Amino acid sequence: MMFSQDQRRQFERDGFFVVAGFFTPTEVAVMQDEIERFKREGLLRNVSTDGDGTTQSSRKRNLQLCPTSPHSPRFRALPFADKVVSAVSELIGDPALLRLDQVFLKPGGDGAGTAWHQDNAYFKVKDPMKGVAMWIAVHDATIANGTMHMIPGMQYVELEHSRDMNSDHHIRCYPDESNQVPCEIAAGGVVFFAYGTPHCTKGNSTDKDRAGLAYHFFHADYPPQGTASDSTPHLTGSEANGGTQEYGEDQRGSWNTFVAEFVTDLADAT
Ligand SMILES: O=C(O)CCC(=O)C(=O)O
Repeated sequence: MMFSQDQRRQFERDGFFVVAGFFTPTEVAVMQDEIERFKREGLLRNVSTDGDGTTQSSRKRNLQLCPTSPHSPRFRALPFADKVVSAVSELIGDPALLRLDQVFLKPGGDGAGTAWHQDNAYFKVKDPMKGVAMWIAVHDATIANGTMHMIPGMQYVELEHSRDMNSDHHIRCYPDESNQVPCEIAAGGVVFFAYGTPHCTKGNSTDKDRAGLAYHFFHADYPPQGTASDSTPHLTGSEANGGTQEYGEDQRGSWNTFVAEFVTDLADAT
């Protein structure tokens, strides 16, 4: 077992738990390097709007790339890393599939948060504990830079969602925020949370960028509504083939290779 009994109990009870240091500092460096490339190449899009749901904001930025996998061999490979596969399998059971991968970057100064929502308002799986998200803190995530906030124990409560008029495509809900929990985590830490758990991020009031890399997984018996089967690789179970069918090559082991190559390149450059 990868997680302690306490962690599994917290997941069942609260709908989320935090794992410090799930990724090593070297893995974090690879992620940060990739995000810097996204910035250089203009791959991140500002989804913040000025209150009308359509006009891109020039005052605040919530930068997103969704999905990342077509643009990033590294982020395509990451969910097939052994520890990720084991974690997901332990939380939702087998067969487990990957639904989505995306990056949210809140730039220093004008970085805007992502409003309260339950992922299941998008995915609509029959049991909100049979879908799990892994949100990776790519930079240290603090209250000041608007880290992930969660509301415990609400994962089975279906909240009403409407369009978030401060975003060009997101939806949002308005939960009772009185017992919200800010998840302050050093880079490389992860929040695992159920599709039903209400969560949000807040604005970044620091002068440094903060990014989160999010993956969404589900159990085969609980498919998200409208999911095309050719875009959801099996991570575990008899049909698991490392995303060969979806991505044209087996991703298993590739994340570790990318990390090793990064270390070698860094050593060569110094
Ligand atoms: O990082 C963020 O701003 C929000 C992430 C999120 O809401 C999610 O992964 O569902």
